[in-house]
Amino acid sequence: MSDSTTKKVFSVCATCSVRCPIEVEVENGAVKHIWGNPYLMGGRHLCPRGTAQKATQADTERVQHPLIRDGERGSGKWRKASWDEALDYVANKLKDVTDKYGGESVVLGDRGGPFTDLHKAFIKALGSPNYFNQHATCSSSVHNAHNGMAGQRRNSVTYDWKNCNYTVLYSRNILESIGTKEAKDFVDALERGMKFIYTDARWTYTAAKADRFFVLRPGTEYAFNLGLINVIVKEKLYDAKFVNDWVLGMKELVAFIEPYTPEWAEKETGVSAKEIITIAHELADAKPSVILHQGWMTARSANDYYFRRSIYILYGLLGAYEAPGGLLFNKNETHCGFKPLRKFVNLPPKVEKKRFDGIGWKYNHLSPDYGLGQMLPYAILNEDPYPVKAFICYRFDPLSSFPDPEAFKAGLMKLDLLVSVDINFSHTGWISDVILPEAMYLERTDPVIVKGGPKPALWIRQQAVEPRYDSKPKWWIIKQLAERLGIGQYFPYDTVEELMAWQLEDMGVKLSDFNEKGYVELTPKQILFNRKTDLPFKTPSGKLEFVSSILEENGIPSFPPYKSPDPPPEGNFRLITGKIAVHTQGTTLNNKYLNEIQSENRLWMNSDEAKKIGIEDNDLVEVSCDGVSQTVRAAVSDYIHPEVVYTLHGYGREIPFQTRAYKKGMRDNIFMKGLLEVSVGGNCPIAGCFVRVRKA
Ligand SMILES: Nc1nc2c(c(=O)[nH]1)N[C@H]1C(S)=C(S)[C@@H](COP(=O)(O)OP(=O)(O)OC[C@H]3O[C@@H](n4cnc5c(=O)[nH]c(N)nc54)[C@H](O)[C@@H]3O)O[C@H]1N2
Ligand SMILES: Nc1nc2c(c(=O)[nH]1)N[C@H]1C(S)=C(S)[C@@H](COP(=O)(O)OP(=O)(O)OC[C@H]3O[C@@H](n4cnc5c(=O)[nH]c(N)nc54)[C@H](O)[C@@H]3O)O[C@H]1N2
Ligand code: SF4
Ligand SMILES: [Mo]
Repeated sequence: MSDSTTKKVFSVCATCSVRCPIEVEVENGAVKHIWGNPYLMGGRHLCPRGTAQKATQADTERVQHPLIRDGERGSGKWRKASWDEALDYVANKLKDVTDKYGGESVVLGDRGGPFTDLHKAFIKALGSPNYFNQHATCSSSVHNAHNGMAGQRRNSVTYDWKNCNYTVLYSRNILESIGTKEAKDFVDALERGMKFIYTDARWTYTAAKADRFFVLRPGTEYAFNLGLINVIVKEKLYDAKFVNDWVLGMKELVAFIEPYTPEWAEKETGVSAKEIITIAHELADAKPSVILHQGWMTARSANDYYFRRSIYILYGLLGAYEAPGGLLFNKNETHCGFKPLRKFVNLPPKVEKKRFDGIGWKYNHLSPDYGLGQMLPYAILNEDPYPVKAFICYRFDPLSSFPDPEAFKAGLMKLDLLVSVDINFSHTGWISDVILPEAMYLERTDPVIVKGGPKPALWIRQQAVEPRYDSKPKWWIIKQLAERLGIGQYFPYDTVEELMAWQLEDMGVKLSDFNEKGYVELTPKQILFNRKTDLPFKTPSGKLEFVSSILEENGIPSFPPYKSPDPPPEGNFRLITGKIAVHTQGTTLNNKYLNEIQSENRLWMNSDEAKKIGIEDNDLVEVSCDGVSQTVRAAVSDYIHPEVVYTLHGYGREIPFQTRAYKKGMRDNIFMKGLLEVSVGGNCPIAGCFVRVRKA
C-alpha cells in the first residue's frame, strides 16, 4: 500500500566494502525497510547486515554530536561541542602542525574504495603525500601481486560467475564473508553445475557446498598450487596460444616448477598426488572459464605474496583473462565513449614529498594506493623519515583492524592531533582528541562514483532520511575544514547538487538521469576487449609478467624457492580469524538486531587437540600469549586443522558506551603482538600469531 508519505530512494549500502546498490523504503520520514536495487541486484534481498542498518540509524549509542576530549586521551571523558567549535579546533591544530612541520606531517587514513576522492583531494591540498587505507590488513598482497604481474590492481578485473565452469576458492568464504550479488551469482552457478573445489583451515558454510573440500595447513595452499602448475606445465595442458601472445617468463616458470611435483605437494599439503593431478586436468578441461579466488585471509606470511602470484600464473596458463567465465577486465567511462567523471583529487598541485611509509623510496614495488598503515606508529615514534604530528582517521578503525593495537596506540598517543570521523565510537575514536560524527549513509548524499566492470555505470548514494542526530555528510565536513585552512578553492561547491553537477559536467550526464533506476548505464551491453590484440596489461612489456619487471628491478626474486610455513611452537596454536554472515568486522557488533543473533565469538579448535588438553565443546578456555589472556567458550570440531585455533574477528570491544558489544567475547588483535610488519606483498603478517589454550 502506498500513500503520500511513502517514498523509495535509491542509494548504495555502506555497511561493508562491497557497497551494494539499494532501494530504501521510507515511511513518514523514517526508514521502513532496506532492499536491494532490483535493477542491479538480480532480486531485492540483501545480506543480513545490509537489511539491519535501520537499527544503526535509530541507535542511541551512536556518536550524536561533535565531541572534544575533556580529559586524558582514552579517559572516555568528552564534552559536547558545536560543529563550529570542533571544526575550528581541528583546523587550528592542523594549521599549527603544517606551519611548523610541513604538510607531510599530516596523515589521512580511511577504509579505501570508490568514495574516497574527497579525502584524497583534502590531504593532497594540505601538501601531504600521506594517504593510506585498510588494505595492509585486507587486500594489499593481492593488489600488489597482480600489480607486479599485470600492472594493475586486483580489482582491475571482475569474476564472471555467470559463465564459470570450474572454481577453486582458497579460504574464500564466499557464502559467509558476503557480497550479496556475488553470493547469489555463485549459488546460481553451482545450481547450473559449476564444479567447486574449496580449501580452508576449517569447515565453513561455503565448504558445505563444495564438490571437494580440503582442510589445509595455513600457508600450504601455495604448495597445492605449485603441484597444479607442475602438472599443467609438464603435461602441456595450458592454453599455448594465450601464453604465446601474452605471457612473459614462461621459460623461467618451467625451470622453477620442475621440483614441485604432485608427489612433493602431497607431502606438503596432505592432498594426494592423484587428487592434484585430477584437479589440474579438470582445470585444463574447463579452461578458460575458470575462477580461482585467493580470498583475503590465506596465510599472511612471507609466502602469501608468492601464493597470490601463483594464482595469477594459473590464470595466465589457463588463458582466463577476458574470457567468458574467467576474469573480465573492468572498463570505465572512457571505454563507453564518455569523458571521465571529474575528480577532486586532480585539482590540488602534485605533492613531491616522500611518503611516511617508505613506498616510493624504500618499498618501490608496492603501490601508494593502499600505503602501509602498519608503519604509522613507527614513523610517529621515530620521526622517521620526518615528524608525523596529525592523523585524520576517516571511516576507519586501525586499533580494531591492525594487529598489536597496544603498539599502534603507543604511536597515536604521541600525536599533536588525532581526529576520528565516524558514525560510531571506535577504538581509535575512543583515544582521539575530536570525534566528528558523519551522518550515516541513509542520512547523507555522497559524490557520484563510477562503478567499473564489463558494463560500467555511474552510481549514486542518496540521502533517504534526515540525520537523526547532529551529524553531517562528508562533502560538508571536508568543505568546512578546507575553507578554514585556506584550501577551499579545491572544493568548488556549496551544495551537494553543485558538487555532483561539477563532477558530471564533462560527461554530459544530468542528476535527473539517476531518477529512474538509481544509476546511469554507460553502455547497453558488456564491453569485451579483443583477446588477441587488446588486453590492457600495464606492465613495461605490455604482457602478463610471470617474471615481474618491478620485482626484478628492485632486487626481489620472482621465483624464490618454496618455504614451508613454520609449525607453531610446542604447546601453541596458530590463531586465525575471519568473518560471519551477520557482522561486518567489529563495526556492527553493537547493532541491536545483529547483536541478538551473534553477540559473542568462540574459539574453534580441533577435537583431537582439545581432547589432549581436556577441553570439551562449550567449555570456558583461557587463551594466552605474551602476557595477554582472555577467556572464551570453546567450539570443538573435527573439521579444523590441528595446528590452528580460529575465532571471529572484531569481538571483545572495549568501548563502554557500546553496551551491547562491550567486552563480549574475545578480542583477537590484542594477541597479535609484534606483527606491525611489512611482508613482501605489503600485508601485515596477521596469521603469524601463536597462542596457548587451556581449560579456564
Ligand atoms: N584479526 C583480523 N584483522 C582484520 C580482519 C580479520 O578478519 N581479522 N579483517 C581485515 C579486513 S578484511 C578489513 S577490510 C579491515 C577493516 O578495517 P577497518 O576499516 O578499520 O574496519 P572496521 O572495523 O570496519 O572500521 C571501520 C569504522 O568505520 C565506521 N563507519 C562505518 N560506516 C561509516 C560511515 O558511513 N561513515 C564513517 N565516517 N564511518 C563509518 C565504523 O563505525 C568503524 O569504526 O580489517 C582487517 N583486520
Ligand atoms: N559478513 C561479512 N561479509 C564480508 C565482510 C564482513 O566483515 N562480514 N567483509 C568484507 C571484506 S572487507 C572482505 S575483505 C571479505 C573477506 O572475505 P574472505 O577472505 O572470504 O573472509 P574471511 O572470513 O576474512 O576469511 C575467510 C577464511 O579464511 C580462513 N583463514 C583465516 N586465516 C587464514 C590463514 O592464515 N590461512 C588460511 N589458509 N586460511 C585462513 C578462515 O578460516 C576463514 O574461513 O568479506 C567481505 N564481506
Ligand atoms: S554485502 Fe551486505 S553489508 Fe555489504 S554492502 Fe552489500 S548489503 Fe551492505
Ligand atoms: Mo577487507
